Amino acid sequence: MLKLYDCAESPFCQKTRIVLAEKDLSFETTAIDLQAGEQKSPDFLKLNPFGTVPALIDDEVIVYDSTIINEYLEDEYPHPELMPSDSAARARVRALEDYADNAFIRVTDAILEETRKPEGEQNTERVTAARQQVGRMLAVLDGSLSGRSWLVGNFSLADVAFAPRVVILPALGIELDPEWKNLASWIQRLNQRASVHDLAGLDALR
Ligand SMILES: N[C@@H](CCC(=O)N[C@@H](CS)C(=O)NCC(=O)O)C(=O)O
Repeated sequence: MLKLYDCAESPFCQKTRIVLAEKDLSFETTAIDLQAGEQKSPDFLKLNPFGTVPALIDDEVIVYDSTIINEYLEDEYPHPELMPSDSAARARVRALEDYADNAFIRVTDAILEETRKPEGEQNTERVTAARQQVGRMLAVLDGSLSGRSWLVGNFSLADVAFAPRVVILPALGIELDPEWKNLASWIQRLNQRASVHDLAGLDALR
């Protein structure tokens, strides 16, 4: 049985839960309380020396980092396929995942971190700058989606990587530019997938 070390609200854990749902895999969840610092406990650090969630155990195999977990799941449980078969397209998926993990999710995190603070304590300049940055990223994504339904070929790990945050743009205070028609229909398509639509941890943000 697969075991996921999870935090419901984490977009990285959500990425992995989307893949588990897409592949219809059963799994047990162990909730890690990040506020209490459980991810830095000696036991957890034995699983993931970075002390972050998600981490996955598949029998004897321990995997951490959402993107690496998702590729592991793709390798071990290949149906339905979430990676294209040709090298150029696979490289494109990986580049987009990297962009989601290290740029898009991080900037959206900054907005959530600030806007969760009491009003007088928020760094409004940081919020404004982060919203503008997300806007520029969304414009790039809209261009990438021109003439296609998904970021690379069929629905793939690239779409998975952005899904947790693009479905909560209104909660981030970000309005879609009416010109971003490709982006708007992609978000609609993402929301129509049960793996995204039913994702736990987004309830307060939808
Ligand atoms: N690159 C990692 C990032 C994971 C990550 O930053 N997880 C956050 C939760 S959203 C975490 O565990 N933070 C706790 C900490 O850094 O102490 C991945 O994709 O899994």
